[in-house]
Amino acid sequence: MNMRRYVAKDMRECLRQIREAQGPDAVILSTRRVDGGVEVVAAMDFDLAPTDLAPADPGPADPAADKGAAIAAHADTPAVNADMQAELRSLRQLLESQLATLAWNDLTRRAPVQAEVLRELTQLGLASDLAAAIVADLPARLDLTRAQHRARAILTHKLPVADDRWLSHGGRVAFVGPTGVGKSTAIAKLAARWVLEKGPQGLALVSTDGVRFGAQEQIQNLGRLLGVPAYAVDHPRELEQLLAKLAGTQLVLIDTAGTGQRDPRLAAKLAALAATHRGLEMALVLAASSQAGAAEEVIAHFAAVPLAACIVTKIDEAASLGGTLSALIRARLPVVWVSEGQRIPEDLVPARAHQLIVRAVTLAERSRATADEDLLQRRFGGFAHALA
Ligand SMILES: Nc1nc2c(ncn2[C@@H]2O[C@H](COP(=O)(O)OP(=O)(O)OP(=O)(O)O)[C@@H](O)[C@H]2O)c(=O)[nH]1
Ligand SMILES: [Mg+2]
Repeated sequence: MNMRRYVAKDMRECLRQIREAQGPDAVILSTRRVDGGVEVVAAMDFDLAPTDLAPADPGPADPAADKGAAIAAHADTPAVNADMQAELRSLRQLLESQLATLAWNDLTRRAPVQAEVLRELTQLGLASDLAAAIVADLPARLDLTRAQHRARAILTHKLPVADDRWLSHGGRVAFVGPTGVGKSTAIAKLAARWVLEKGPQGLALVSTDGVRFGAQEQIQNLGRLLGVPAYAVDHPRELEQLLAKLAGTQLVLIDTAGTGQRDPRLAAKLAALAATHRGLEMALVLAASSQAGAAEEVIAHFAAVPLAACIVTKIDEAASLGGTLSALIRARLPVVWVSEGQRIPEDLVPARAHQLIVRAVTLAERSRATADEDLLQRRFGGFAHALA
């Protein structure tokens, strides 16, 4: 790097000298006031390494005048600006992570019970804002065991669940969700339960999945097996006509094609359908076995669809429940049924908030989920001040 020092009576004169000597691409590394004017250190072939930021001649100076940072002598130096921005970003990250570490360490000293509960909630896989909100609601001066129980109780209270209304009161319910989450299986389980409890009267099955090979046969076979009428429609308009025809049928279970998460078309169609047909409920089927963050993404995908309820499936395959539960709490989407296996109809149980929380805790214990210090510092450093 070609670095030089310039002294002139004022900054304008200094910049003129720099431009003359080193051209418009010279970069100013430092400025400071000196006897009789200003001193500027400028460089060419500038490569922004941290050591390059030190002034060339660290003699006595007015610290207020020393800008310390590199300023481009010419505004037309995007590469250098980008370098500087990257450097500033990484300095900022470093500073933030050090502050988070300090804040977290401070919390563990001043409020060890709260910090321990945050650790436990993180091990369940809960979203950090939810975990922090729960800990913020804990009464002061609880011992650890009481605080843990109270935190689970708050979480239980936050989880929206609803009693079944489909088997008890009937309805028109379309089951929507990503591919392979267990929509058709859930319908088979509900239909089998209906038939076992009340016989085949009052129930009809509908498949709207004209897309996939075999999907309509699946619902026809189920209908045949249970002695229940089964229909297939290809178009939303046909569904409206069919629902009008089935006005006297107590419960109509409607299977839909699995939506590719990034394909907005089916979700838009479902939203239009729900808007035109009053009394048609949309139930989201959500697999608990999906990776962390997936539930959030699925719910966002169906944002335009007025979801009335949710069935959580594949609990038996889930490694952690915190992500799914956090997403349901955030969306205030009530869980009605929980599917915990492939057997029809046994593996479908009514949703109970406390059972889901106990399950989440057991899963975390069984999988020996850990939340290391680094993660806790990063997640809760920012919340620590508010909590202690
Ligand atoms: N382990 C487990 N498997 C399940 C559960 N629910 C459904 N399955 C299985 O998951 C697979 C897919 O189920 P489907 O009911 O066909 O899923 P779907 O949502 O209708 O799938 P598409 O129609 O292709 O979108 C099948 O092998 C089911 O037996 C569950 O709760 N636990
Ligand atoms: Mg299906």
